[in-house]
Amino acid sequence: MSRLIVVSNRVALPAEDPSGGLAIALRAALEERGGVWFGWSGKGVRGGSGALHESGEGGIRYLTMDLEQGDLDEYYDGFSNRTLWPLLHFRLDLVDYDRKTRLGYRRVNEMFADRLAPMLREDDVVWVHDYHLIPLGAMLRQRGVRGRIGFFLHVPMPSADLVMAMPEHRQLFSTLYSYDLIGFQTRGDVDRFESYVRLYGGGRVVGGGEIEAAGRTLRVGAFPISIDTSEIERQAQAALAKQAVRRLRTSLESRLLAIGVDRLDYSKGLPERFHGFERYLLRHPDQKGTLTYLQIAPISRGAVDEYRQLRRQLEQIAGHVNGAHAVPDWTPLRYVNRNVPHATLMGYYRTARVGLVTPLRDGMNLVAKEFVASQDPANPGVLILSLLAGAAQELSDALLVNPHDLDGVADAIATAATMPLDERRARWTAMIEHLRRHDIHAWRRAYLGALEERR
Ligand code: ADQ
Repeated sequence: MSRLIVVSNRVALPAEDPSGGLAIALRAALEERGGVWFGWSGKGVRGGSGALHESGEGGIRYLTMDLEQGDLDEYYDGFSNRTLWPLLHFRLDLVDYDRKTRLGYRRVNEMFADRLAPMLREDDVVWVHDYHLIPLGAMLRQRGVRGRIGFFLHVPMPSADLVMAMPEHRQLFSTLYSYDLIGFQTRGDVDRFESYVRLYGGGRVVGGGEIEAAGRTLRVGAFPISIDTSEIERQAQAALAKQAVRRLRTSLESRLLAIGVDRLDYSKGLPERFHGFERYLLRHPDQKGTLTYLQIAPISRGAVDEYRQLRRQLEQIAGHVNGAHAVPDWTPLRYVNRNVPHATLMGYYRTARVGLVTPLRDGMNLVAKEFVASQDPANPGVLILSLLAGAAQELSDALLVNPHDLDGVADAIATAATMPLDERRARWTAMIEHLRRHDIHAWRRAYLGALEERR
């Protein structure tokens, strides 16, 4: 079997408890097959980028590269997170385009290519991940790499007219034509990419998942990412013995729990969700005091202004909701800004009657899938899921909502909190059966199978 080289911005080293969807999924994917995982070390250093660190555990060899703070400011906080992230989440209003950060992004991608190219063997399979590294494949080709290189976009592909509004969009997005396979989360993302290729990308959509552009033929396809379903089912049950989970259960007294777990990010629709929860308290006064909402939202990208503003806004809304609706022995909204060990989180999900996953846009959303896999088969909770998350394409037995419709979200919470056991079981069974068949291993096999077919 050829060697697998995974490249992503962040690498989750064995000692770390990863809290981002990409890191969790890639670790699970590499654990089964083995291979090399290459990316940024997670450290901003002084005195120059480029130092490499190597370690290994199980079948995975970790290779990480230090980046200087100035490079990180431009490549990571700048172009990746202030230009591409909002663009790819349909938020043209938040896109901050700057030629300097664009150059920094290019420069860091060149460094990745300079370090990686000499290490590659001819029959290696290289799998590049996400929007931080779009041009990497083209840069590897420039350095003589001729083997299979695939790319997977974890976030949404926006509509062609949004992409074309970014200066120099074609220079960036046409570098994707150097890959052999471009994977997206959903069919909708593939369709939007194909329409970009046709309208503004200078390529030709042949059909059947083939594109001709820049003198090459490449494949595109939908490969919905997933979770390690059986492992999470096991973890969630075992987590009930954990002290943190027992304490949460006791603290609820006999109330139901609704849970939300998201990185603190504007794509996750948290202000709307808080308002939706308040709307639930107002529209369903008979249920007031029967359900407590716990929102776990660790701070992410704290150096970026929009994220700081969002944090302030959420503190304000949470304060308002509790000020208006709390009584001496009940706080309706518990808002926590910390990371929780992954296994404990699965126990929290299992404790909850309602899972609230209402992003305004999300490539997939693994929390939705984890919530389903964590439930007690005898007494499962109900997932409320945004139509605008990729996961809604698969989890159609959730209560699907439009996150902008606060009354709709409010009523879905009320419906979930009072749903009879038979209906909860029927909805959950359909979803867990899907997730058992379509787990993270099936995802990796489907993608790599398609990439390895390329020559
Ligand atoms: P993310 O935007 O990070 O991922 P998501 O898919 O929901 O979003 O994954 C978050 C992961 O982090 C989950 O596994 C969750 O359990 C974990 N997590 C979140 N908060 C945590 C906390 N406080 N403590 C511990 N763990 C926490 C990106 C895309 C998604 C896509 C994934 C994978 O934005 O759309 O699903 O990549 O492709």
